Amino acid sequence: MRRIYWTTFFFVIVTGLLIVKGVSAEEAVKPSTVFEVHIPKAADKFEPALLKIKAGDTVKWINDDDRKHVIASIPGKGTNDKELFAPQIVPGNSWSHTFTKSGEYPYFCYIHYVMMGAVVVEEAPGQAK
Ligand SMILES: [Cu+2]
Repeated sequence: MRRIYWTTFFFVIVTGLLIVKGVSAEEAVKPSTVFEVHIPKAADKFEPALLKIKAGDTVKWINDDDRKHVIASIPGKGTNDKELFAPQIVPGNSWSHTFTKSGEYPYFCYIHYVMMGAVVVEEAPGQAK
């Protein structure tokens, strides 16, 4: 009876360790960081307006204002002017985008076009050119 108990206990511990190891190995292959850009209340700006990230990272725009805002690439500017096009972000909501290619991505809010920002995406370490 005692022997079965210990065998089961040992099996559970080993299985648990393997699961934990598997999860961390997966994270090491795909490192992705989420960066937040806030839209402060009645300020007509993005914070930070200029953000530097690595390819594979995600930017999350958070609307702290009480008006709707839209994130869109500036036509004719940057690496890809079709990269960003968010639906209207209502107050309290957010919108996220993952950048897979290095480059410069200027954007604006096309409802309040004085609001401008840019994301500079650098190549991730070990990424093929
Ligand atoms: Cu706006």
